[in-house]
Amino acid sequence: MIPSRARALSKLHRMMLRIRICEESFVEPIVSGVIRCPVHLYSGQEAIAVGVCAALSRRDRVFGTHRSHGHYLAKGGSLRALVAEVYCRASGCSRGRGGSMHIIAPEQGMLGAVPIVGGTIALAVGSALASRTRRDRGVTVSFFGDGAAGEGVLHEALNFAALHKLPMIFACENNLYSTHMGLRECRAGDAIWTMARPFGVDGQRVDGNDVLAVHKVARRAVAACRAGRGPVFVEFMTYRLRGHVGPDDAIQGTHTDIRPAAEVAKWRRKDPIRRFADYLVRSGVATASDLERWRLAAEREVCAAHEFARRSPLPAMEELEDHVFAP
Ligand SMILES: Cc1ncc(C[n+]2csc(CCOP(=O)(O)OP(=O)(O)O)c2C)c(N)n1
Ligand SMILES: [Mg+2]
Repeated sequence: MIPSRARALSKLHRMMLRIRICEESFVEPIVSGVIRCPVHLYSGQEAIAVGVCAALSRRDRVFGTHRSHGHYLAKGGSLRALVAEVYCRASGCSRGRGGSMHIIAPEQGMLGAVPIVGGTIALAVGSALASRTRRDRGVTVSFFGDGAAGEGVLHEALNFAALHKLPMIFACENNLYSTHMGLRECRAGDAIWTMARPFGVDGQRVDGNDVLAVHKVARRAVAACRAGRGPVFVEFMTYRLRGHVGPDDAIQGTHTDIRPAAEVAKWRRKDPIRRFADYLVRSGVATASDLERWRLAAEREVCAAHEFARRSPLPAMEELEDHVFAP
């Protein structure tokens, strides 16, 4: 294998691993009550953020959801600033005022995540319109869940983006559940990607747990957008390995995890990181000791970020009203 391809593949793996290790590191402080904001873990869905963002350049923009640590990290956001934000510390990427669901790294093109389901889809349309108007060749990705596909704003956004041929990728992460409701209980028809059809938008469904398949479709979508053939709609099939919010649904006290054990077990076998690690070893890109070295490096980085966050102060009360309005 040519060295540059091997490097690119190992980079995909290391970023997925970094996200997983970061996500899993939140479990203990959530359970012990040290982290107090609601945290929606991205474990299991890493291949989507990583495969898509690896097809983007820094000037391209992404918008996320309530479950966006992975989008933020894959787009180049600082891991230290993310962890500090989840601890609601002044050193966090939103100065400790937002917590896990309000993360942003504008310098890297991660323009924000918000808890309102479907709330960033229209913002992404605006960003894509700005790129068109400025002719900056930028592409905007809107990440949203299967639940968000039930919000009316998606239809409006598709219409506007299609009408103006905006350089935008609608990236739907279908993890089969919207909180504790299975997709089939709340949707007539489960092929979300077909929503693009009536608007004449190119749409397709892809295995979201296969980082190479994700990356391939994302590269094609980005090229189409840059060539003025946008927008593009992709439905990525995936599954979360943790609860809707927090480590597992039962711990929240108000819900039990209604996902069938056999379904969870089936998707555990499709873990995107394990799958890709096996592929890397099989194809001679990495050895078992490389994988171990990368894991230890990510663990060290995450550990240091928690220490940094715990040492950082909470936002000062006197600054409560700062940053509410633009100066
Ligand atoms: C407009 C709105 N409606 C309802 C909620 C409550 N809520 C929070 S997350 C969520 C589920 C979203 O499901 P999906 O879009 O599939 O994302 P996932 O949690 O599966 O990643 C809901 C209904 C909300 N935050 N905003
Ligand atoms: Mg969902």
